[in-house]
Amino acid sequence: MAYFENINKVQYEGVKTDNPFAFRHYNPEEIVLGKTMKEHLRFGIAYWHTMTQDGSDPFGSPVNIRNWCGETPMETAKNRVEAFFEILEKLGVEYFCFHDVDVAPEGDSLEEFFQNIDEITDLIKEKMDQTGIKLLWNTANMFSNPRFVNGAASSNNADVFAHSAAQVKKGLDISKKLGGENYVFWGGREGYESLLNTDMKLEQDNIARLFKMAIAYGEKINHKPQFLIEPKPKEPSSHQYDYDAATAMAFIQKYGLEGDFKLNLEGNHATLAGHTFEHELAVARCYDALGSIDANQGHPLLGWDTDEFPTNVHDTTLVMVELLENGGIAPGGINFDSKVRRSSFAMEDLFLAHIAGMDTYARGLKAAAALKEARFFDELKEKRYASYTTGIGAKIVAGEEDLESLTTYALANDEIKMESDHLEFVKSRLNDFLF
Ligand code: XUL
Ligand code: CO
Repeated sequence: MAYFENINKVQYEGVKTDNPFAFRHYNPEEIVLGKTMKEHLRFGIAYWHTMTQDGSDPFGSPVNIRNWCGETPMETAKNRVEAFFEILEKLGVEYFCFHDVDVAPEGDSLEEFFQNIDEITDLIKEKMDQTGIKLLWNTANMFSNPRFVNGAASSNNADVFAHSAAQVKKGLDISKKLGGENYVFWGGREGYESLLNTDMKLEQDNIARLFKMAIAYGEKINHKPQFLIEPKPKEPSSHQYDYDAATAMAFIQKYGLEGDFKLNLEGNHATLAGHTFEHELAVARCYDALGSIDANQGHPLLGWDTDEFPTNVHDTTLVMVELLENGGIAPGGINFDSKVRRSSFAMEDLFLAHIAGMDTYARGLKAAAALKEARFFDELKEKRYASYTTGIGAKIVAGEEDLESLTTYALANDEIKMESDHLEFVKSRLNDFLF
């Protein structure tokens, strides 16, 4: 059965088309810098926003019109798999991501939950085999159920730790069954509400303990997805331990997880942390830890995680600059951790929103490629840091100087000449590549 009867496979038609169900910029097979757009972008769709989000907010009840609700939770879950693969196929998206609770009802016990997951993921596997669509990453939702009120691995209650470990084990079994390329840990409530009653060291040690158990189990079952930590500063916790990329890297290094863990970075999480998305990507690149991205954007006037579909070409260009500098994002991808606005409640909005996001990233890719071909940032930076390529700068970089030798140099070179960055001119030149 088709859930989107009136929507055909979305094709690239170019900017002149007036067909809303067509790509105007994303042309999957078009070659950009020696690779197809599809290979560069590795788009993924998030099950939670696309299949389970109902449009409710703290002030209003569900509004989304969806035609896959069945008589029982399991029937709905099965219908969702059908509808989800229809969306993926019609959009030509080759990857997807999900939490355990997105795909299967929790039932009355952990045992029942696991049975439901097995049944639904069998169905998902059939669909994957039929279509060639792949699992970018899965994860365990260890924040929604009331048992996670004080976190999962960081909970004060060891039974909650054990329950979390069981969910992660199941998540890795499913990852193996579906050939998952990455496995994500987003610590929704791995943080604290109040320091007054929190043993921060024990909580962080325990999170690392769970991560090490995950690495060990992956080795045992001979399935090694790239493990990813997804930083976010707050919400739902008032303070989350994986605050931002730099904090997550300190954690990864402190516990010796560098060989197994990289980062999954999200646009709106970056802005909540007081950073730009490209800042977070650049930090990750400095550590060789840019694993995957959750593509979305926040609202400039709202201080919470609005998870909007990315429609800002300036932003996606700077993201794609980082991804190109990284040599690509594989085995990660660009997962639309994005949800339609409450007022976009129609079924077809799921298509229109993804088309908007994919087109915006395609434009970002094309602009970033043009910037790279023009050596725009290379020339800028070569010129700006030229003082480190010759003379005293080259010697500093080579480790040939010390405080005494530099004092002698500074005393003899007291009149320092600084040059203007002409930053407004640079920004205006950047705009030439965008439109
Ligand atoms: C929450 C968020 C999550 C993670 C996966 O803000 O981004 O959906 O991506 O748990
Ligand atoms: Co996310």
